[in-house]
Amino acid sequence: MRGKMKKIVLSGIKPTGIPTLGNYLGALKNFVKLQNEMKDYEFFIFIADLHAITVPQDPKELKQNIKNLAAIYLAAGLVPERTTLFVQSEINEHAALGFVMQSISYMGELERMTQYKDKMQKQVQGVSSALFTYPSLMAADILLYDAEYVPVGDDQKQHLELTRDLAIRFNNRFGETFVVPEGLISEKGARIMDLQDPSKKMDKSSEGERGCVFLLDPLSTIKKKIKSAVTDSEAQVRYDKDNKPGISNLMTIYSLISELSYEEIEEKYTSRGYGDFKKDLAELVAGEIEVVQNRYREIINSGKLDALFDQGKEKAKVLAAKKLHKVYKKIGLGRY
Ligand code: ATP
Ligand code: LTN
Repeated sequence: MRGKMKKIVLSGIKPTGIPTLGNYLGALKNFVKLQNEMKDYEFFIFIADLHAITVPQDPKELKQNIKNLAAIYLAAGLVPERTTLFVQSEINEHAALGFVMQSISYMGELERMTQYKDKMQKQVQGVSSALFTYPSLMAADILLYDAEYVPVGDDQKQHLELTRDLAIRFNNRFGETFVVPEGLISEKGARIMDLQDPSKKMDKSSEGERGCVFLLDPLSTIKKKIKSAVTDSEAQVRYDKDNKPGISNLMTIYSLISELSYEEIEEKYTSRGYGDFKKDLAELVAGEIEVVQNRYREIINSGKLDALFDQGKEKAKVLAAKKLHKVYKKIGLGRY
């Protein structure tokens, strides 16, 4: 279908702030792992700045967050030889196909989206219509590139289901056009919880700063946040997500970084309390993030980002333009 091009794995992250440990363990670390394992696939990772403006953003901060995020992606281990990195708003086809996707999305299905319902409640300055149609744009992001796999955290499952429905709906109405994508959601780490309130997801744009580890926090702050994480009164390091959500969340973080299983961690800490466990975890997390921060500093100061974005834009544009042209033609838009 696409000549000699390899099959595509694609994902995006919003530049809505400094990425968190949740983004890192649920998305970034996973992208890097997949990039290194799935040799038959080409990776497209983009910065979803259009999605970011569905809630108000400060223009200066947004611009800085786009650069920071790209540098963090690379610092986490994405390599330009394997991964095309680009900025969503630089490819106009996203917004154009997003509109087409809106035209085949139903109000009822958008109203059911839990991310919309959550974010709507947090919005004090009014809810934008773009927040509502956000999933149609996300479908466009994915379908433009015929992505086969989309690695994301657990919170994006519902959006991916909708993307699949829209692809199938379009193909049925207008003839085979889109690849129906599949989500890649890792079993462990797809939902890292807030350290102060383990009933809610660690979120970069929520106010709960103390419960959220940001990748560019000073290492001393990171350690402090981990050590003051909420646990329970049993004082036994045991994985039990329902009854011991705090310690279970910390064990997930421990397991993802150390590559030890829950059983191995339990064994290691059988006769030791939460204090010891948290101290070790604080060192583990800080050690992992320190490496990312050091590389981040090199990259952000290297002046190489612009050239990478230009390369990414050029490559993404070719595929996106071709696909949009095909879509317009099928629908009967314009004079194509
Ligand atoms: P916002 O708070 O602005 O909505 P976000 O962090 O939820 O931002 P993105 O930055 O777009 O949203 O998320 C990027 C990726 O990180 C997505 O794949 C998302 O599923 C994943 N992700 C976000 N939060 C977590 C978390 N707490 N645990 C695991 N994965 C997460
Ligand atoms: N909606 C996602 C970010 C996102 C995305 C995408 C992820 C926008 N477009 C396309 C994968 C594929 C989020 O809120 N985390």
